[in-house]
Amino acid sequence: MFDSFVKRKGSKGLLPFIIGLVLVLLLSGCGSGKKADDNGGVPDPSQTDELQPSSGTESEERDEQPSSPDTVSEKGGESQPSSDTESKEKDELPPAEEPKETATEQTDDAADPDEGSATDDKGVKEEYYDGAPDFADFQPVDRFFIDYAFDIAHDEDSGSYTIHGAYDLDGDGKDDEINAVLTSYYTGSSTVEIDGSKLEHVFENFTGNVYLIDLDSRDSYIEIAFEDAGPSADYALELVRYDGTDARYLGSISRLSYLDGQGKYISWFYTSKEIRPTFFSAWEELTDGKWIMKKNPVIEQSVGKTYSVSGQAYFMPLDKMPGDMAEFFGYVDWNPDIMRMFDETEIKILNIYLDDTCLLNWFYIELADGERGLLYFWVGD
Ligand SMILES: [Ca+2]
Ligand SMILES: [Ca+2]
Repeated sequence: MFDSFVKRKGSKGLLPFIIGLVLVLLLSGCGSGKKADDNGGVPDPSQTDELQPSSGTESEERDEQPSSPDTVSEKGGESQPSSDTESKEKDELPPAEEPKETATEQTDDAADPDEGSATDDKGVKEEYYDGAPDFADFQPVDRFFIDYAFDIAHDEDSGSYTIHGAYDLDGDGKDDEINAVLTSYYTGSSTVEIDGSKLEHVFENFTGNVYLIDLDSRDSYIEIAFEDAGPSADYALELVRYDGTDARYLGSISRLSYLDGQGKYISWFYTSKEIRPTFFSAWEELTDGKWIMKKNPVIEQSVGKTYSVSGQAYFMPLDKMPGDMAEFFGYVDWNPDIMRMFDETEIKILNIYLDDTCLLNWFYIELADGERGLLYFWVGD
């Protein structure tokens, strides 16, 4: 999943890039500079308290977040987000001049009445709206799994999985036959066949877990979600929809994500993680069978507000606010010694640094005692 949004910026002509950049700066909450992280920056879901890939739906609380991995000290030296920010564009949001009132909830208020869209050099359309969904309407993806168990056989020798099921996927009242043979570890393409319609798909590292999920309660479809660990434990759900005629690949979503049950999802990478109340930099919307990323146009409203942070996070004391993302990354250090344990600690967000991945992780904050510094979480794997 993360790959899909780190790959968006190619290296075509400079002019379209600049035009796109200006559009993005004008219209979106996210900046548009160099991508922050070539490594994917993907946490291993198995290290989190919530939303574990193989976990059920035991937790019923709505606002639970995946915790920061607590094994960072073992990993601090590897897979660090790159700080080779050759781009000198302004990547950051404008700093807040004055602290404002304590944040309550993400609001739907429009910060900018403009709407628009831009198409990047891969043809991925990003749209911008004058409002954003309310995070309170989202729940962890597991809550949208349907209570159904496929017959799954695993051949240890070949590594392949044979999956069988029957469920009404298109909502016509009749069960649809589902047969899949999945190979893992790049050993070849896999086949998913639904009522005779075949779909070929290459799984990178199928985990053996497959679910039925209702991505959008407003339509009659029930989708199939194959869990794939990806090349480096960046877990995703590979989605397949059967529309009554064809089995179609519906893209993938991060395993650590939140859905509203009406075709919208927010990746954990877009969320404020251990900063509460949760806010987010972007969401994706299932539109005509494609996930369209939408940047949160009101994220700058979080700047200048007071939040609480819990758990382990990197904190790099720094009196002077970094002027841009490149400067921010110049200070970033993954040495576990600079981690702090927070416990509903009050912080004021003075700036947020974003690029076109919309990875929400780079904060300049002030603590209650006036100490200022960079705050960021472990998002690697
Ligand atoms: Ca059917
Ligand atoms: Ca549905």
